[in-house]
Amino acid sequence: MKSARLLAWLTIFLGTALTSSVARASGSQPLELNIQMVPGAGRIEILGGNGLVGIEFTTNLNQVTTWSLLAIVQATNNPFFYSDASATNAPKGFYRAFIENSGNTNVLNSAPSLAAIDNKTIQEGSLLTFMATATDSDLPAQTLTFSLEVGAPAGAAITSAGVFSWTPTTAQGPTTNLITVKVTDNGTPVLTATRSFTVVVNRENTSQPPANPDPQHLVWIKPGTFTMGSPTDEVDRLDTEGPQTQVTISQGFWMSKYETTQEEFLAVMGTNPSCCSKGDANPVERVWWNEATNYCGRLTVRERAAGRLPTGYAYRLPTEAEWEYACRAGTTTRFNFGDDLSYTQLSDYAWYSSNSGGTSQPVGLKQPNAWGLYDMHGNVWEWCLDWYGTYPGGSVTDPRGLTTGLDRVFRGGSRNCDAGLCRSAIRSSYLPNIRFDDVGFRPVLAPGQ
Ligand SMILES: [Ca+2]
Ligand SMILES: [Ca+2]
Repeated sequence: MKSARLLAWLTIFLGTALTSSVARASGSQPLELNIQMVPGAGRIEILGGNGLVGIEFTTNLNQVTTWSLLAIVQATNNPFFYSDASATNAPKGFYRAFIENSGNTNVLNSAPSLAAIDNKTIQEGSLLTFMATATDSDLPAQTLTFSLEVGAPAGAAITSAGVFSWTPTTAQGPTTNLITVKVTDNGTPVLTATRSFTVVVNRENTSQPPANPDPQHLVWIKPGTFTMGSPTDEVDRLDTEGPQTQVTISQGFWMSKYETTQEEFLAVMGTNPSCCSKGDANPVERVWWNEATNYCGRLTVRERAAGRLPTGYAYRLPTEAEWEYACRAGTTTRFNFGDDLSYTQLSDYAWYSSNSGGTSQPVGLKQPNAWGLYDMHGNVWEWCLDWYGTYPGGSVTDPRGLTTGLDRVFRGGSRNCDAGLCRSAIRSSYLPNIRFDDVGFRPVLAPGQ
C-alpha cells in the first residue's frame, strides 16, 4: 500500500484549538482512514463529536485528480479520529500524518501537448487559415485555450478553440515570419505547451512570363493561392472533395486552352486510340495515362528541337492542384461561371449528358472560363499527374499527390456525366493503364524539367 509516497505531510488540527506542544510520542496506534479526496479541494473536513476536524494540506494536493487516499494518523494519545458523530472528547493535539497513493490511476496535472504545425507559404492578400490541435491526458479533462505568443505579425490571430487566421497585407510581404502558438490548460498549476512554425509571405510575381511559345494554344496561368476541394455544404458534393486545402501554386505555367485533339495526338504519337467520337478536332480519348505522359514528352522533344520552348520548360500533365486552380480561375463557386443550382447555364460552358448526344464534341465550342480555358467542365475527363489520394487539409505549396498509388487522377467530368459530376471540385481516378472512351487530357508547359 505504501507506494509512491506523496510529499506526505499533513498537519492535523483537532477541535477548535490548536495545541502544538503535544509530544509526538512513540507507541501510539496508527489509525487508518480511507478518505475520498475531491479534485481541487484544499481541505478535507470530517465532522467529529468535538466539532469540525480539519486536515490542512501542507502540500499542493489539489493537483491531484481522482485519488483514493489512505491517511495514516499517528497519534500520541488515544485514537482521535471519529467518523461517529457521537464520539466526544477527542483529544486536542498536534499530529502528523501522511498520505499514500493507493491507486494507479492517479496523475498530477500534466502539460498539454500541442501537435506540430507545418510551415506555410502564402501570397500577400490571401487568407491563411488552419486549425491547431492539442491534447491533454488529465482526468478529468481540462479546458485547453489557444493563443499566440508575443511577436506574431499584426493581424495574425487564433481563437481560443485553435482556429488560426491571417491575411498578410502588402506591407507584410515578402518576408518570413516565425509564429508561436501556445496552448494553456486550466489545471493546477496552469501548464502550457508551444509550437513554432514559419509563414513565408510571397509577393505576387508581376514580372512578365517568357514570350508565349504557342499563343494559339497556350494561356499563361499566373502563380497564386486558392482553396482546393469543395465546402461540405456544396450541392452535389462528394466526400472525396475534401477536406478543403489551401494550395499555393508558386510558379506560373502555360496550360493548353483545349483538350488535346485527335489530330494533335496523331501528329505526335502516330496513332489515334479514339473509338467512339472520331474527328480531328475532337478530344483524343481512350488514352492510357502513360500515353498522355508520353505525348507530353515527345511534344517537348519536338518543340525543343524546333527552338520554340523557353529554356527549362517542358510539357507535362498538370498536377491535380494546377488543374483545379486553372479550372476555378479565381472562383469558389460550384462551376467556374457560378453555382448554377438549377443548371440553366451549364450548357453554355460544357458538353455533358444533357447536351452531348452521347459523344464528345470538337474542342473549344463552348464558353471558356475567365482565364481562357475551354471544356474544363465536361467533354472528356482529363488525366492529371497525381496518384489519387485524400487531400491533406491545411496549407500546402505545389502539391503533387501521393508518391505512389494505384490510381491516377482525372478531372472535370465528361460528356457522359450528369451536371453535378462536372463541377470544379469533382474528382475521379482509375488505374493508369485502362482506356476510357471519355477520358483525355490537356498538357501544361511548365518550368522545372
Ligand atoms: Ca493538464
Ligand atoms: Ca474536359
